[in-house]
Amino acid sequence: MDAIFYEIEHKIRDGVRLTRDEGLTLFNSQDLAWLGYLANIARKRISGDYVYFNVNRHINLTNICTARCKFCAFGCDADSAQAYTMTKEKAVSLAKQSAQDPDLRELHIVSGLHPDWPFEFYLDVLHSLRSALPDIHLKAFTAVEICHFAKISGKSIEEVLKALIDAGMDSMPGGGAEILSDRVREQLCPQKASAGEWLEVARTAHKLGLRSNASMLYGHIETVEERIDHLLALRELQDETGGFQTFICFPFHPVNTELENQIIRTTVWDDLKMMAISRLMLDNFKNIKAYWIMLTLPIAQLALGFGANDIDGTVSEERIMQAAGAKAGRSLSKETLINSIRQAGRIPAERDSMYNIIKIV
Ligand code: V47
Repeated sequence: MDAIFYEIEHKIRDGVRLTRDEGLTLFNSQDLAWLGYLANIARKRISGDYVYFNVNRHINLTNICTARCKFCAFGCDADSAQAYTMTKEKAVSLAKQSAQDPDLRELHIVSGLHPDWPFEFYLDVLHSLRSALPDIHLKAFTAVEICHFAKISGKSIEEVLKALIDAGMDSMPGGGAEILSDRVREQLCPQKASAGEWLEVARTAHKLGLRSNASMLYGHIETVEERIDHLLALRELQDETGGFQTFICFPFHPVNTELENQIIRTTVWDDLKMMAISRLMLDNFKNIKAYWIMLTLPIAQLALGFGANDIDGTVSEERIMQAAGAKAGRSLSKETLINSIRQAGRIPAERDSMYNIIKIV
């Protein structure tokens, strides 16, 4: 083994932070088992042997979107045959239907950037959900949506966030980060929040006491340097605020996107390597999520051996990845998640949205 790999291994064993160059060096290793071994050391030290899951439901209010990112198969124009919108009554009725399951704890609400809906509509939806289901955690709106709300309402990011908190928002999901590089965003998603804006929304949210998640979309036009710089930007902000709850890496699914004919889906090898490197670089993130919808359940289970300690939730009715040809399905039972975690030799821990353990199974 090269001396540099030995050095990295020693640093991980001693809990010493890796540098940018060391992060890049990890990408040069094709010793996947070794990367998994290191990620396991870091994971065990940082988050122990529990694997977290929750019982949640996704609600996507509309797929009509002005951003039209090249990597997205979900967003569409208002006159598209696939376009749909949901009234607040419909959102409440879906949520109530899911809440018939007494274990439901969280609604995950993200949508396209609708050209005509005013900010008040979103506040109204949150208010209605909050009054209908006072005990359910509302994890709502990505940093990209928050920037959109600021633009359409003329309010500052802070004012938008405060209004959403007043309306019932409890935390924010991690989407929209993609790759935090203006070069990449200029090419893939020039119509939405810049890298700096995404980070600024997260910073402001954390300052207001909101927790949020962080994500990365990889396997398209980004370089490995851009992947590492993305992780470093998140690590730096986490040092500053401590407000991120979990990190999720999304492998790009090209089906039905503008990039379909240019880019092929990452391999399982890439996905496990990315999972391990994320765990190793993000030494101040307690949780690294293997999102089974994107990875499929067998790969998400495997990812538990490559640094992940969080497998998301039952989800129910996922639409964004279905549009991009994801094969994992839309929903899983709690029992299936529990069995997958147990088969990997880890301890299933049902959590609430703030990562408090409800029950160790
Ligand atoms: O921001 C969109 C990604 C994200 C594609 O915070 C794609 O707990 C791959 O944010 N191929 C939305 N990825 C999903 C999201 C999320 C999901 C689950 C949990 C959490 C959380 C957040 O999906 C987008 C984008 O990065 N995405 N299209 C695609 N074709």
